[in-house]
Amino acid sequence: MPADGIPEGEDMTVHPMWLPDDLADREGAGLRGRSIAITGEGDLFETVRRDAAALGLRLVDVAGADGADVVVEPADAADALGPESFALTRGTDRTVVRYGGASGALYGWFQLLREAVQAQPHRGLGTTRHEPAHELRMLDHWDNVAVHPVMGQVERGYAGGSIFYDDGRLRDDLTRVERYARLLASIGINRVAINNVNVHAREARLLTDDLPGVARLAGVFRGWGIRTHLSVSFAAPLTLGGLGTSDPLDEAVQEWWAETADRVYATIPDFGGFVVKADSEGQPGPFAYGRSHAEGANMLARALAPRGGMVHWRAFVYNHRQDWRDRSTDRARAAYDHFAPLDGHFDDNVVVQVKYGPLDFQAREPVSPVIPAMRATRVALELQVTQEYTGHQLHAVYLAPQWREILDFRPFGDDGPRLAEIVRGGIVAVSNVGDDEFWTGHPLAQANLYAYGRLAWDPSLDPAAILDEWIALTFGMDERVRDGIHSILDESWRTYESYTAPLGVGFMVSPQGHYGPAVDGYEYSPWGTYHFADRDGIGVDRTVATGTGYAGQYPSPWRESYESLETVPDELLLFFHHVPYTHRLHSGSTVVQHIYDTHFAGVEAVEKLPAVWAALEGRMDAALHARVSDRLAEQRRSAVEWRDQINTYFWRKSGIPDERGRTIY
Ligand code: GCW
Repeated sequence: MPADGIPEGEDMTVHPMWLPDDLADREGAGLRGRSIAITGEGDLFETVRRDAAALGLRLVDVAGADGADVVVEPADAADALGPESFALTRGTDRTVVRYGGASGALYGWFQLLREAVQAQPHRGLGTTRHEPAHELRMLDHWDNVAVHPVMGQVERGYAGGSIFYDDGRLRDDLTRVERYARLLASIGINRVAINNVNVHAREARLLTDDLPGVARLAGVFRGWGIRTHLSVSFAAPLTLGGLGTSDPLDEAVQEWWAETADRVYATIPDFGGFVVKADSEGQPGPFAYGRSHAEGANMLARALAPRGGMVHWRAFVYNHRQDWRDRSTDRARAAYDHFAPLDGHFDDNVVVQVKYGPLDFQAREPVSPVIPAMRATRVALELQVTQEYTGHQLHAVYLAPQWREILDFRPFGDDGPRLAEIVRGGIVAVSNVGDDEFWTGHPLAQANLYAYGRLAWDPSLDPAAILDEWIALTFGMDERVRDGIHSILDESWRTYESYTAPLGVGFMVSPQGHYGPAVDGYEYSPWGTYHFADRDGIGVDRTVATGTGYAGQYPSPWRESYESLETVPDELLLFFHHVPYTHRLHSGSTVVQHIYDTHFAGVEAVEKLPAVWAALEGRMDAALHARVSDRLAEQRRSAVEWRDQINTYFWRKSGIPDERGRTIY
């Protein structure tokens, strides 16, 4: 076996992401050859020992711990550290990780690596305590076993096929999954769902016929402290069980789920649970039987409860057969209308999983009002690492600043808690990896996966500091590389927002694929994502006074803030109000002039990126450098296309020219 511990035979061209083999050798890290003493018995401790040895540290006996350079040992009861927590003490000649439980030892090991690699002057002496803010830190994979005729193998995947499945079945060689599990563990992820929430016929059988394969995957993840979950179809008793119904109140249905859960647990003793997309975009659910979503979720939860499993029940429920002429139906209202009345009715092992915004992972949306409305329910925040609406991993868009804004949102105003403090069901995100050589298509999109894990662990981390960590681990301490990547990524989310849909209106993307502009692409479709632009104005009136009433779903002070043109934040103006093109923003600009200005500025910002990147050639892996160069060229092309389509559209609609006289194509 080669030094990195990866069995021979694997395609070694796979990029190591943020855990390259030479980490311990980095200048300043000084870990190779150092002795490490690890106290603890069990699989996760073996994992840490193997990992340390593979990176070139010298395992020494616990008995000789006094002399070890690195000591990993249990904390005292007085330290009151939870099972995943640890304290890291850095002395002049010794580093000590004191853990609350085995996972704490694992996470402590990776924190040690992170700090070592960032080297001086970032590193200080002393003790830091590390405890996850959320117990559930999950990644959902929208992977299909079989290639879906429309959605491909990974739904909304922009990095090739699935790393789990190939050729209609689970892969035989799970070496890459093992690498992935290690990467996820290093950022604190402890749960994965391994199949698409749209559960097609082939994938439904993961729950039954394919259990041995699922158990193999679960075994790989278990070695890194990660529990495996399955997305299941609510109709499974009908489609797989041969019953005449999947009514949650039917006893035979309940028994079928209980027996199915027992079979799963007999194969996978630490199985995490079910993820369910019900009554949503064509997926089956309890509505067919006149039952509520609490009845549906609780029925599944009771099948899993005896073995410690849980149900992640998605709140993404809305009518996708709307008519744009009907101004009273509002997709943004739907999740709250369905779920808020059920607050307090869900069993303890149900997590209601809510997308961060009321629509669908747009570059800009208000934070979903469902989360503050359901304080008696374990609610999870759902983010999207895969860049469905943020440039398909062809555009460089660092999402951590957006996530930080969401996590920092105070739904009850300045004196109330931040969103991060009220999501008792943890954080979930849709993964962005595939079997691409760089895992994420755009190599810089690796930073999003990294940042997601770090923010799920500690939502108070600074996006720029997270990026520093990621850069140091991935590329080393070359300052030019660090500065170059910062100048490409730091403002990238706002830049993307500036050349795409304006002022929070969302959904000007091409239908189905969701890449590139189509201003009216969804305007007359049944999906309920309208902007209502006409010759006089644009935006959706979601006020209580004259619109759909959506603004009233927020607690004070936001309901008042969003309701009024005086106080609504500029960036969300068109999400809440229909206004004339001449409406003046708080910024002083008119709506139409803002559209022109931001679209010109967005392209100007993107045009600077290729030169920044070109200057880094020779300072990193050549293939990675070339891949990013190609994507920056595409981003530039696409940003110009966005600018021109949006600007032309609004010029034609409004008849108002750009006050600076620039060419509108
Ligand atoms: O917006 C939609 C995506 C679908 C996805 C769905 C969901 C998995 O376009 O591809 O389906 O969200 O979140 O369920």
